[in-house]
Amino acid sequence: AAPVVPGRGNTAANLFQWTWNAVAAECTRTLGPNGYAYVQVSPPQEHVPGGAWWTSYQPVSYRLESKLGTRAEFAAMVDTCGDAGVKIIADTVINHMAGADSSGTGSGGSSYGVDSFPGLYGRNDFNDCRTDITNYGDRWQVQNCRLVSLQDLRTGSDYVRTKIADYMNDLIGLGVAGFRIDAAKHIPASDLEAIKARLSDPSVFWVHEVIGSAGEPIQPSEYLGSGDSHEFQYARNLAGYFDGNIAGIRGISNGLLGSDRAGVFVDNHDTERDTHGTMSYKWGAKYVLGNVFLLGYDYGWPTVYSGYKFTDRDAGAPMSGGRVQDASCANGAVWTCTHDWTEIAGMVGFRNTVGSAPVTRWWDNGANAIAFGRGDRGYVVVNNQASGLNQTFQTSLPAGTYCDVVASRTCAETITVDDSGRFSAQIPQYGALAIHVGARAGDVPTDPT
Ligand code: LM2
Ligand code: CA
Repeated sequence: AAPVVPGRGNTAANLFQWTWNAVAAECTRTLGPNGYAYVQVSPPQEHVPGGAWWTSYQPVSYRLESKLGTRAEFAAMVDTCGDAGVKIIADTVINHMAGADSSGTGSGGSSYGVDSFPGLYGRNDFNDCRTDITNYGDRWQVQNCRLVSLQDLRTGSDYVRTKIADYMNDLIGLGVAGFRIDAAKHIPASDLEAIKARLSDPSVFWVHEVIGSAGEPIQPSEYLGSGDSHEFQYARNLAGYFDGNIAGIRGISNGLLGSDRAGVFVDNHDTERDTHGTMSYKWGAKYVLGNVFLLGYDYGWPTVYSGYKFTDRDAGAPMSGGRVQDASCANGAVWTCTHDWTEIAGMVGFRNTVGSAPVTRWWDNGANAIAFGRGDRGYVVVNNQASGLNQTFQTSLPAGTYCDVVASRTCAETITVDDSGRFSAQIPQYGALAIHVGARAGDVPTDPT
């Protein structure tokens, strides 16, 4: 897991395709105040031109000049977020460069083409296989051939390793605290270990994007020598439970990576648009419940995904003059702003308060409603039913009047826990409730009006 920041935990938000200026503003406005410890940003390197979101995943050079902002803006974002208590995780694309199907001028003015990244890489820096990956059952092919025509870097070579390490060291120098390693499955684990050893801080946090799939030779567990791995199966399982019934959701991590090594999410930028079997914002109320569970339960290191609305799979965020327009939660027609939804913000605070307290006092109705405590620190109820839930719950909480942090930010709804640790509540259909010792009536300002 990403290192815990004292008093703040380690929850991350992934602000997909947000510009550096917009991320900076959001750190101050919501991410810091909501209690996030990290924000994952889209790839910052120079990339191919065009209006699709995925130009971010076709590097042209490691200059920090992109549709999301300039080097100076990136540096300013790191500082502003740092002042708000939020550290940066950069998405780094190091398996490949631009596709072999295009050439031209990148977002920072560098020219590029097949075998041609002047001053950086030439023909000898790419693997000899020059065809596309077709068989995911073939380890060699997956790691040495081209992923959707993307020119595959010779990560076994000293020179390429040095260039990648230089890029990551540049980001570390600007204050970046961690990295998502894009397409890690397509890079031999030993190459990644060798690259990491060259960093100015070889213990910097890494999370590998390894899309684990049953029956494939390359699995997420193979990458734990250089960091954590994302556990895509968790996201698929989560969707399966919420689509059906959640009574058995305690088994969600059976057979998966150990909790301390698993990066987890409800969805990410790939799974929300392709056929990965996860939820997305399009699931509505169940998506909120999935996020409540992600943050309330004690498995894995969670990232809350926040992107933009789309119908066309390839469509990028609105651009003007080669730049993505600054995201804003005021523009709800475009940006989902998941990271600032009341329920999710409340659960980030919940997670920060319960810390490592174990799951206790499990309750379920054998169907589609569950509840559990986090020791004597907090208690959550998730109702995935099309009808309201009227129930008395046994907690390990001290008696008192608590704020339902899912219902509001202002303690508009309170829950009274009696001397024996019990409370009764009515939870709406597809609704949730969460209380914790960090938010009791009187602690939280009520509506200022
Ligand atoms: C990833 N992880 O392993 C990213 O999370 C994922 O979003 C990336 O794919 C992929 N790996 C490469 O970094 C995306 C997108 C693809 C897109 C690529 C490259 O999902 O559709 O491919 O980025 O931009 C596009 C075209 C594809 C074309 C390719 C090269 O869709 O048809 O291949 O560009 O021009 C001929
Ligand atoms: Ca490769």
